[in-house]
Amino acid sequence: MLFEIRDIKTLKLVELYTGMMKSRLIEEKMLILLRQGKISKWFSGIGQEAISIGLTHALNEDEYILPMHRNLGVFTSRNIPLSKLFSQWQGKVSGFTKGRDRSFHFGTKDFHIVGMISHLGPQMGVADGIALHQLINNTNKVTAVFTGDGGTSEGDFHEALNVASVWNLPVLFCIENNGYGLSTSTKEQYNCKNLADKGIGYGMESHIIDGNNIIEVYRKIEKIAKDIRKKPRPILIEFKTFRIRGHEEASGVKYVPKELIDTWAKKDPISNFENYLTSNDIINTEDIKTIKDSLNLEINENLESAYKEPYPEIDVELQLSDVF
Ligand SMILES: Cc1ncc(C[n+]2csc(CCOP(=O)(O)OP(=O)(O)O)c2C)c(N)n1
Repeated sequence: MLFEIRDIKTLKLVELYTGMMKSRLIEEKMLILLRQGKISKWFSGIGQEAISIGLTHALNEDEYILPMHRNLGVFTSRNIPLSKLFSQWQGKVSGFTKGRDRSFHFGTKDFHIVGMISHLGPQMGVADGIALHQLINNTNKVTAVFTGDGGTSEGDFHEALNVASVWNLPVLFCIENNGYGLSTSTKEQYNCKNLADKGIGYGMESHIIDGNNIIEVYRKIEKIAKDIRKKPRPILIEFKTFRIRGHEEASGVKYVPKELIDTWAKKDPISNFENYLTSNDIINTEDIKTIKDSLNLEINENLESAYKEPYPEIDVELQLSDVF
C-alpha cells in the first residue's frame, strides 16, 4: 500500500493512526461484551476504519455527517464521550436514544451527526435537505452522507442524487463498497463496473478512493471538500473496501469465500499504516504500546461509568412526550 504523505504533518499522521486504533479497540471490546451478553447486537466496521476516520478528519467539526451502522469512527473522531456511546449500546437511559435502540440508529446535533435511518436510502434525501439549507444560506459547508453498496439499489439513492445534481446541492455522497449487502455480493447487486460510474447518469463528478488507505481517504476528501465549499455541488465517492466480518455478528460470514477474507485481511488499514509509520521512524513499537495502553484505559474507565448508569423505567408520560 502506497502512502503519499506529502505535506501532512506528523501530528496529523499520529492522530489518524490513533483514531483508527481507537475504533478497532472499541470494537474488539464490544465483541467480547456481545459474547458476555452485555450488549445485544454489533455491526462491525473492522477493516473499514480508514473511511470513517479519514473522512471525519477531513471535514470541519460543524459540517454534518450522516453515518451508517458501520461508521463507528465518525462518532469517535467527533470526540463524543465514550461513556455516552457505551450507554447507548447497553440500552441505558443516558444513551442517545434513552434505551430505545441499542445500536447505531442515533445522532447528535451537538456533534453535527444525523442518525442513520434504518431503511438506508432515505438518509440520502435528508442530506439533500441539510445541503439545501446550507446552499440557501451561503454557509459554504459540505454535508457528507454514507451508504453501502446494497443501499445504492434503493430508489431513494437515485432520487437523492438526481435532485442534488439538478439543484447543485453541496453533498458528498459516500458509497462504502464493502463487497456485500448482507449476503448479496456486489456481482448480484449491480451490473456496472464501478458504482462511481453511476455519477455519469446524474451528470455528477465522481471519484474512486482506496477505502483501506487512510492517507488517500484523508487527502482526497480534504481536497474535494475544499472544492465543494468554494463551488457548491454534489460529488459521488466510491470507497473500495471489504467487510471482513458478518453483516452483524449473529449472521456470520459462511457465504463469503475464505480466500476473499484472507486477501482483504492483508490490506488491513491499520496494520499497513502502522508498518509505514514504524518503517519510516515516525513512531516506534514503544509509542504504539503507549497509544494502545492509553486508549484501553479510556475504554475501560468509560465502560465502568456506563455500567453504573440506570436502565430505563417504564413511564408512559415520558415516552409520549418524547414522541410528540
Ligand atoms: C429497506 C430495508 N431493507 C432491508 C434492511 C435490512 N438491512 C439493513 S443493512 C442491510 C444491508 C445493507 O447493505 P449495504 O448497503 O451494502 O451496507 P453494509 O451493511 O454492507 O455496510 C440490510 C439488508 C433495512 N434496514 N431496510
